[in-house]
Amino acid sequence: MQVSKSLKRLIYWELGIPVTLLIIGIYHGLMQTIYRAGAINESKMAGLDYYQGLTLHGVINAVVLTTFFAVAFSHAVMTFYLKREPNKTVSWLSFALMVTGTVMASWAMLAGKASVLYTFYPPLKAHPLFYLGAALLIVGSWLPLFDWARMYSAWKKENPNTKTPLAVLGTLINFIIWFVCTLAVAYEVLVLLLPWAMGIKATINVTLARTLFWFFGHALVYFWLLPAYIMFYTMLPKLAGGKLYSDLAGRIALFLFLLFSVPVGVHHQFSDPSITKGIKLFQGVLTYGVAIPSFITAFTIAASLEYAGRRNGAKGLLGFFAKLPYLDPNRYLFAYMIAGLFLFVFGGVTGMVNASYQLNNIVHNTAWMPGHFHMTVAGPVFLAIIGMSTYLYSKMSGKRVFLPRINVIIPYLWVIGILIFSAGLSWGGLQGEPRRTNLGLTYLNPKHELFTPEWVPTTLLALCGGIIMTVAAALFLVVFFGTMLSRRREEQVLDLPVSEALHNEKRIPLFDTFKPWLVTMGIILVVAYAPALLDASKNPGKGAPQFLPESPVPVESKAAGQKTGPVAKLESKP
Ligand code: HEM
Ligand SMILES: [Cu+2]
Repeated sequence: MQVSKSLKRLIYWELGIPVTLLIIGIYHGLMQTIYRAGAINESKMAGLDYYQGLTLHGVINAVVLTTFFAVAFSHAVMTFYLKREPNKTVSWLSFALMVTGTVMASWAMLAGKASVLYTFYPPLKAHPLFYLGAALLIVGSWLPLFDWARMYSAWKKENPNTKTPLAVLGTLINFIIWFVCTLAVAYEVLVLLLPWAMGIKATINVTLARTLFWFFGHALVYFWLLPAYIMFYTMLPKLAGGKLYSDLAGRIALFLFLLFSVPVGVHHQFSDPSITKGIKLFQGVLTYGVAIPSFITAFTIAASLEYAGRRNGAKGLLGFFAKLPYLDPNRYLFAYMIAGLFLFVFGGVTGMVNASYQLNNIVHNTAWMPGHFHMTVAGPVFLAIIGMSTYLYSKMSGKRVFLPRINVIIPYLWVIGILIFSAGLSWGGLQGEPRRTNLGLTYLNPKHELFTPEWVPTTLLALCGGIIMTVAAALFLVVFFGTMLSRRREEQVLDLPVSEALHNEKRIPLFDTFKPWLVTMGIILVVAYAPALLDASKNPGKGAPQFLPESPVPVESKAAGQKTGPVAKLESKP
């Protein structure tokens, strides 16, 4: 379909800005693997400190890129399926807020005044503009939801008995989850962190801040994931040459996300002493609830791919795997999605380990964690984002993809890189290698008393994977900006692949309405979170020991004359 110039421009900017920032995000990803492998024994390199870079890496890759993309992609989906455009004033205002917020936070990070990592846990303190910037980015991303709701209800009036298109349903659910979960982090930022960062309040309740953060933080991962899920359900079957096995299965999975994606955040706080174990166990069990929509999705997508493979002439039980368009430059989105799904198998399995109340003890705060989430957020999520960014841009601008044959192998190169990288981190994590640590200064510095040779092979493996990932990401940047710089050759259209449903079940009102699901969501939320928040406000804890960036050993134990050698090393290993 044709869309207005204004909408086109909006979407270009919303895709182009985070992809540009990705240059910094990826650069520091590579640097982290280099420091960690002990190849750099300094606290900073080329003007960027390790923790400053790690903050930029997490914030740009996991927050800025994902949020801008979700808004841009959702504008495209809503416009395409509902055949009407979003309100220009609202969309550009939302864009302006998001950009202003990003500029403020980026300034604070680049100036070295906000090296607090993307989770900004107190007592780490950032410049107030970092928190304000984050709040603006979030508020900016809220605005379009209200406008999309208006577009949806206008569509619904015209089509009362038509099933809501699956992609539209997914988009609305995604932004409802986002709206609800970000309320908590907005409260954390505005009521707890900002007054404290500005010196108005002297102290802060660390546990409460963490609890509010994770109310948001776990749902954040579904906000990352749902655009990719929308692509898996509504585009992948078509790209593979088949149909979506069941439309209803998709609907059920999406509504289950509405119920289960927020009230499980305490699984990130299994080690927080102020929260009692009953609530940890309860949210731990609920976490396994999220496995249900994930399995529904896995089986539905696998069945859709099997159908496509058989249509393409496959025989035998698993022959369909050989009949899919893995390397077709014209269907490159298939490559990005299938590669992401493959990584997600490992991301899911390692996630089950993290979610287990008991096993979590072994992997908590070790390198296992980044090993896990680079197979989720830097797996299916990242691949869907970069593939779709190229796709949307090239279709809407009428420009052909630059280097199409390279474009189609990027996702596979990324998979190889991540598998090696995550193998190194996971293996290291199981041996106690900590995350969020400049290992090059201490544990991986042969001259330091904390030197730990067991982590030499694990960090080297991660470094090898990191180099391959960097090459793949650089190729993506070449393809994306190369496309941008090439001449227009085709008609400019907003076009998305649309999968028909193989089983297009008749409309069931329960699965085409929001009210009962929203009410249930509210009830589960209160049951799961009221006790956790109460615990957190009652037990603020006794204050954290001081750490300095140069050492993983707390300052007090040094001051008290304790040994910082083998004893501290043993203590700091799980
Ligand atoms: C060349 C590609 C990449 C490399 C080499 C890389 C490397 C790393 C490493 C080594 C860490 C752990 C650092 C530490 O804990 O001390 C890390 C953390 C992280 N990475 Fe990446 N990464 C890459 C791409 C990505 C992408 C594409 C995303 C998301 C879309 C991402 C998201 C994150 C997040 C959220 C963290 C956690 C930051 C924190 O603990 O505060 N990374 N990365
Ligand atoms: Cu989580």
